[in-house]
Amino acid sequence: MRSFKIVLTASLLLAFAGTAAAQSTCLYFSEYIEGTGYNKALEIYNATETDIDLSLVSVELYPNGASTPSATVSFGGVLHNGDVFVIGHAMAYAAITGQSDVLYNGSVVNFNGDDTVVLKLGGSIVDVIGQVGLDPGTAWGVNPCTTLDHTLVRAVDVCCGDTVTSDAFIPAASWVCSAVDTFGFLGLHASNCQAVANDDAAWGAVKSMYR
Ligand SMILES: [Ca+2]
Ligand SMILES: [Ca+2]
Ligand SMILES: [Ca+2]
Repeated sequence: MRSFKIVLTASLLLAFAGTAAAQSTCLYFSEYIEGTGYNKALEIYNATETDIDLSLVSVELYPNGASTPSATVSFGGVLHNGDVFVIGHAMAYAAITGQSDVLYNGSVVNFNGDDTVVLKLGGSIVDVIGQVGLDPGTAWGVNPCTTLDHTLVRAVDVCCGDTVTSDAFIPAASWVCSAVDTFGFLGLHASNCQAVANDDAAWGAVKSMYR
């Protein structure tokens, strides 16, 4: 979320809105890293087309089939439209900690494959990784796309999260899995969902005009 603030003219905004693909008004998890050691992270993507007060956002961890969370966190500041907010483990590699907006030594990033993470906005569930109340054994999914020893990036055509916490979770259905300790996708997200393009990626050229 460490973004460079710019002011766009109305005509420029309209030009970009005109290139819109699908449209989204959602906040959802865009990345999940469960790597070696403490290499764990969550990335939240703001595709709501408006800036979000992070005090309205919370994340909960439901470990090992639990029906109640073992940890709940909320945040401060503003997450701009198209930007991501990264929650990293404090003992992770620098590739994670350097991209993180907040670090925890455990808490909601204390998952190891068989746990469930829930994202809420204004107290309402807007996304879930896993299934609340069920222990999958070692991980959700089947190799090569599971929540253990993989990096999961939300598919570009996913425009909203999974708001049903009680049904089966199949990572390959809406995530793209990469090998253990893949860190290169952390800190930005590309999607086809926003009328306004991704703040960090697609807007790079526009930003450069103002530098
Ligand atoms: Ca666990
Ligand atoms: Ca679900
Ligand atoms: Ca990402």
